[in-house]
Amino acid sequence: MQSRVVMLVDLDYFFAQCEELRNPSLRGKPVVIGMYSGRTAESGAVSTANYAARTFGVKSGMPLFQAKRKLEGHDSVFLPVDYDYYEQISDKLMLIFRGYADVFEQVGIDEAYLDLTKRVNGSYDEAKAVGLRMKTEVMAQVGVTFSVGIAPNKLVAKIACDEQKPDGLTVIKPSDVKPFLERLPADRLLGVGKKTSARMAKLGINTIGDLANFDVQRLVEVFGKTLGIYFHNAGSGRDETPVQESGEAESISRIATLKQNSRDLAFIAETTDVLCVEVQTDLAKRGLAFNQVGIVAFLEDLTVRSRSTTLDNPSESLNVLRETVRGLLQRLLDGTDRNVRRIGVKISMFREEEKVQTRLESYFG
Ligand code: TTP
Ligand code: MG
Repeated sequence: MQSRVVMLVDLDYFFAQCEELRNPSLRGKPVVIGMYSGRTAESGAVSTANYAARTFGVKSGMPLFQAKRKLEGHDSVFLPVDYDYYEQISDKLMLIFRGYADVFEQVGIDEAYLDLTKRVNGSYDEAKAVGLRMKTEVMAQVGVTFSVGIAPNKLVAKIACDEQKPDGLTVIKPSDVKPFLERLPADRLLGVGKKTSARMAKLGINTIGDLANFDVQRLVEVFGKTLGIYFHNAGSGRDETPVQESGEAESISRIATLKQNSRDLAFIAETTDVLCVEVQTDLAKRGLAFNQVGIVAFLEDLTVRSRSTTLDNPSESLNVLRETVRGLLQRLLDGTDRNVRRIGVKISMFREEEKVQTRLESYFG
């Protein structure tokens, strides 16, 4: 049987890279994105940091005060998470990535698996060429970098992707899986955290190779049946999990700042009409329909309001979208006496039969 060709794409230092994109003068400086808890000005944790900040030892999850201390005396920048903005960039990127896949599975805001088997006719060299083309297109269209892992399954593609970052591309052909994994520490496997790797070390398991050679019965005794068998298979780089479209409603959104703050429906609708065209163009490229429409408004006092509605029947029509958005806008304006500063439009879609079809194709080729 032909090996699958599975690609993982993972955007580099994603939240911080989005901030660099919005403000190129940040480039070269250590940039830290913080989740501020709000209790004191300094309390909270690091969401992510760019690679310049990482050289000082700043890491995701670290308390912000600790990151501040590490960067003391350096010209660094700390910014709060702006999830809506990162999601907009992510939506654009995922749309591009999707175009390269037979089957596409987004995992979180900055990662996606692509099954390329058919598209590249099983060729790893062709898959590498596809990865390089994707990098060129994404740089030209959006201006960000990402890392790529290509392997016969999701498990190995993930480890391959982590191998070279940022802007990496690592290809592990079926015949290279064993020598590639053998030398890596066991905690590079998904599901092997600090505790598990300590228990493994006691059993003499340090590398993935040690795990592959370890008696499977013993693994089951120590870790239980499910995990024991998973570790045994993972150690040998075996993973049959298909790449599959996630069942959640997917969404496309766009946001824009008004030319001037306003609460005039007709004036704001000039902007939302443009956003509707952009969103609907993305939708049409994917051949999908929308059944939920939402708007979000950032008001002049920096508070945020949103309104959304679900349609009785899915639609592909730009007119329906524009009119629905105008209706929501009216409702939103009725609920406040403030001016709007920024306005966003978001549609969600779900087309059950298409998803089911893709899934069947991925199972039965
Ligand atoms: P990751 O892909 O794990 O990290 P990253 O994209 O910042 O860096 P890398 O170059 O190593 O891929 O996570 C994606 C985003 O998720 C990240 O930009 C911020 C967010 N995140 C958190 O908010 N908290 C966390 O602990 C982690 C790991 C990520
Ligand atoms: Mg990432």
